[in-house]
Amino acid sequence: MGLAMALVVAVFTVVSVYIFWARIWWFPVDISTHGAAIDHQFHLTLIICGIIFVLAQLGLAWFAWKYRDNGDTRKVTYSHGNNKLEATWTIAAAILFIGLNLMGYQSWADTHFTGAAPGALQIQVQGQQFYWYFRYPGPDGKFGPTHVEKVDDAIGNFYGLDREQDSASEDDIVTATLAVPVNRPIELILRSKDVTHSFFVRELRLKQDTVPGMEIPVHFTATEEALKHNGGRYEIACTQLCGLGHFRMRAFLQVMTEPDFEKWLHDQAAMQ
Ligand SMILES: [Cu+2]
Repeated sequence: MGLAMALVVAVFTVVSVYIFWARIWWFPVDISTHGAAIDHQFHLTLIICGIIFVLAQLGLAWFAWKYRDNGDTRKVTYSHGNNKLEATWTIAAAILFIGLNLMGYQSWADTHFTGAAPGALQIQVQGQQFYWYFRYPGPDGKFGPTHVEKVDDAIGNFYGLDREQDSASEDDIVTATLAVPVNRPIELILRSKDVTHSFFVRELRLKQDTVPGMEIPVHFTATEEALKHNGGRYEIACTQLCGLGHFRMRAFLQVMTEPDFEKWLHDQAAMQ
């Protein structure tokens, strides 16, 4: 039985390592300028945790085999633990986790805490049950104010704009697709109309909750790589369970060349 247990643990370990090593179910392509740093951090964490995992599993297999039932009739003795050992591995684990956090902090802060580059294209992203809507400021570069009482999905006023009274709202462009030009810094301002949602584009390596009552900025720049796959089209998923229709809350990011983007924006403006 001890041998069988040891074998099961060993096989389990080898198969698990193989799945990661052979990159079965691996990351999708990275289309952002900050993605490489995030992937690097992930690899580092994976390698360190992988080594610990293999050592721990092989240790477990070895003990299962070494202390198997071999007919020894001696009475068992019980250990009450070893404080020194416990303190050692607790401190080691703490150093490891805090260290990895400090190392990863910069790549996370780059998109969340440091402001977007000057001249970044600002786009508002609104999560609502169960859609995403995007707002571009139009030629004046200003988002018009929103009015809660004006919000009316039936007439397509998802943001509650008053285009007649507010001059800054007149040229605002609201769309159901998030189109962005390649190689240009983009600042997203995330907001929610109702509950907490989460904006996630795997290929951008970007994920951020949208929280009612808050405007949360994140920024990224899509690289040329984005145009080489899927026609530049990538899924935006909501990753917070936000209600019964959560599963269908998706939209698409469309990365375009600058001229294509200008044309697209112009067409969208004509449809407002
Ligand atoms: Cu949602």
